[in-house]
Amino acid sequence: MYETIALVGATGAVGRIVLDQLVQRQFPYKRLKLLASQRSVGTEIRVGDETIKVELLEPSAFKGVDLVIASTPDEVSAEFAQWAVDAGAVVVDESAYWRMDPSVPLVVPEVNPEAVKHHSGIIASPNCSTTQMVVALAPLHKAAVVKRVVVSTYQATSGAGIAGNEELRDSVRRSLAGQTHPPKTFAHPIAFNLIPQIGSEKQDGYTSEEMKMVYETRKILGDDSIQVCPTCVRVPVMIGHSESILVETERPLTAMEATELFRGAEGITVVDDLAAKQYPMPRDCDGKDDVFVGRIRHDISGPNGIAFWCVSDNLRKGAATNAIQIAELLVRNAANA
Ligand code: 2RA
Repeated sequence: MYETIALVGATGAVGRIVLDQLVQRQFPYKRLKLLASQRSVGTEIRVGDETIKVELLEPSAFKGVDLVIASTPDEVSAEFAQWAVDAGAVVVDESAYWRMDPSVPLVVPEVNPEAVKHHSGIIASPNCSTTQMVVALAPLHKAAVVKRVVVSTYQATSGAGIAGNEELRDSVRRSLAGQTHPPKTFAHPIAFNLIPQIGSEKQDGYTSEEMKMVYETRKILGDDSIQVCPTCVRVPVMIGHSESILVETERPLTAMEATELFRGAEGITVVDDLAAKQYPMPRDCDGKDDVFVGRIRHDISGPNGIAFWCVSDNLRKGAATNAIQIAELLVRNAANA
């Protein structure tokens, strides 16, 4: 069993939610260690009824640790994950570093829970924009085989961490005061603006964030033939990524069939009544764990297409919740072994 667990990256935007969720979901553990870089060592963090001091992230910190949940930059994960595995721990990692490694399962528990069984010590959790999309695509794929996806994202500033939200607040204040303000976290001022670039230029005019949506979707759905054309956009919203998705399936689906498939799928809440002005919006999804789907309609431009709108809390299902669900899956599988 996983008696001693460690959280790496407890002071970040996602780490804080992981701690809340460990308590709220009554995750079974006996001891919790919080690990971080030198800068945060000694910081005291309240977790449920306990106050825990942050310890230094170093190889010896993993002695006796059974399970690690980590939300760190890629380069940190590249270094510490092997320390944890060498000490005998299983790592659930939210960084991008391990996701496309063939020996590392990339898991969304509602979509490919069986993949978690084939790990060699590290299990990756996908990028937030991919996670909510594959939760929505999975029931359509199972019923009608997804061939092609055209997706535009509207991604919240918290996707860039605590600094992203601070920059949005600052940018709004300074814009309203008529002050120029050179951006730091984003490439351009974010207030009253949209920035059609997330990540660095990667290939053929697509960004790293966009190519994550291509490759991670194929790996999670287990089908390398799925074609994905993404455009990722940063928007001045603090929490909740939104996505406009057009999906083409091998077998045609009506909008009603697609709606029923969404309704029957684990982890999806349908909010879809255009006449009553009911559809998912980031403000309503903030703090919730589900993926919300609405505006479900057939593609009026061609056959075999379904268009829909998808919103999810990027810090929860897009990050912390998915990691905790993977950990819960490990605990269930161990109990059933
Ligand atoms: C973002 N998807 O929104 C990224 C975070 N992993 O910037």
